[in-house]
Amino acid sequence: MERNEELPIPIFSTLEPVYGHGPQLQEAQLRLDNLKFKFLQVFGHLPDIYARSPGIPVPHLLADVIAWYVQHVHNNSFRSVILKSALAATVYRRVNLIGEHIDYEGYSVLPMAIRQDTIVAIRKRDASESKLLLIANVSEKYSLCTYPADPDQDIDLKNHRWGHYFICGYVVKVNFRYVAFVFCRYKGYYGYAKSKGLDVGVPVGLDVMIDGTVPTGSGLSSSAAFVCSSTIAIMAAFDVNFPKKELAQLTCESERHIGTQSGGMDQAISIMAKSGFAELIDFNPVRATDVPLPPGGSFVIAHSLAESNKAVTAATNYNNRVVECRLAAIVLGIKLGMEPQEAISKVKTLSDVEGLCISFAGSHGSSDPELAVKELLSGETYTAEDIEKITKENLISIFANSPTSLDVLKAAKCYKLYQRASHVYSEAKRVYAFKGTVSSNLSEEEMLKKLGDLMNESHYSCSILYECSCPELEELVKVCRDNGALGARLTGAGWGGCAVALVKESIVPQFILNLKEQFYESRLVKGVIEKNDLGLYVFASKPSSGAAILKL
Ligand code: NG1
Ligand code: MG
Repeated sequence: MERNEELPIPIFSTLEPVYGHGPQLQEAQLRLDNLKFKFLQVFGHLPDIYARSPGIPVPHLLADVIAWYVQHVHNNSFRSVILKSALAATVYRRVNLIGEHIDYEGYSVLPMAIRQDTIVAIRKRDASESKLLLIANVSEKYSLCTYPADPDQDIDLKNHRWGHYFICGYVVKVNFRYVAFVFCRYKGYYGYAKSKGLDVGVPVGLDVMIDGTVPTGSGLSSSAAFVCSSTIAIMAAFDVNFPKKELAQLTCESERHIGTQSGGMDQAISIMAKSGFAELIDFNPVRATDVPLPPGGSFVIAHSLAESNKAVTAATNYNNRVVECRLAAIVLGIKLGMEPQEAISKVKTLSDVEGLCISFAGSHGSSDPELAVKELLSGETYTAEDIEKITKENLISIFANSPTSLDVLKAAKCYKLYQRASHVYSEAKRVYAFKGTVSSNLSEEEMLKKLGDLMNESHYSCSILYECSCPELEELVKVCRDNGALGARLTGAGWGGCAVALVKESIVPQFILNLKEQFYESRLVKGVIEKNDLGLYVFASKPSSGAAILKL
């Protein structure tokens, strides 16, 4: 049987294969009707095709919005509007069950897609029509964006005149990112199609309309869902379809244009998810293996209400960890016998040096990189000079080709190599332990307990060794455990955002009520969120399906 990731994106002519039967189908039908109607209204034609991808958050967009807001707006009533929409927009995400901050180190992760998705409707313009990319949003809050249909042209922010009113500024930022995303994908499509020897011809214009299931008032879609569905829509409009693994790779590279040195988890799960399964995602090359979850357990996703401004803080948070891991890997490589120059040129990730750890055998006899870390790296922090003594080359020249890494070096005072590497190697093991547990013949009770323990260990490692938690996430994880969660952990990049808890199916409603009372209630009082919106911040989710093309 052909593997899921070798197949092209499925094309459906009805909604049932994606949305099943129940109320979800009706909801999807209404959304599609509305999308079609708006498309016709704005563009005067019906779309050719629709593409959808499950939803993931948009830290980049939010970070921009918030950064802009902080700089420009001091009016309190706007403040609550913006904070509310910003927070609401990150509620919907793919949820990573285990395997945090290891995708960019080449290790497998175990996420599942959730129900909320983004749909992109698209129509290729005729050659006689003007060569424009027109990008609209179902939500009237987002005005139409126009861009020349020239894949070689750079995005020029200055030529956009968007008005002066604050909300316009807000929309600009958001829509500009939308445009940038679509534009990158459009470019990506041309580059990719050319590399495949396809005749891409002269670029034509596109009419595009976006609909994301995000709370009204935010209008934001999510980054990977948006990137994936627009790439797929563009390809489908040009009547081509590539294997999922290639799309996952392409969309991951495209998203890196935005400035975080992301691994490929979000795009891979967005494209490869299968209803009813979590997926074990391997990288280089991207592969997905279905992981059935025990029916007696449910995953509850809860927002900590702390916002992580990933784009703004990349140099000290996300990209900083990517750089620390690379340095840890190079130093380990050298300590394990590589010549410094060789290590610098060949070692990109911690997984690259795992094979050198053969002399460090664990209890099962196989090589154990965690032992090598204990033995060879210092638990004290390293200064740049400490590391340069080992690498015999200065850090600036090691990272000369990566501007975002150079930003990290500028911001960093010291580096924690032992802690970061210990997290990565132990977390990579926990992913396999998790997968092994669900396919073991343990009783369901024992299985759920074991999965919960692994999630708790993962959280501890993220919090103590990787230091990507925050006080709100710590409090939320504790509230989850105090209320009967078998395990609870931060999920995604951390420094804010969501936690995921494994809860026995039978107690889910009571568990959610308790969380509302013990974590969210006091925040309602402070006016951060509103009672009616609580369901957007805390909910249970079953694994949903991945990207699809809808030719209705
Ligand atoms: P989120 O939570 O979406 O910011 C990020 C990365 C992932 C992965 C996780 C940490 C992006 C788009 N995604 O996820 O690739 O590294 O952090 O496990 O940057
Ligand atoms: Mg994301």
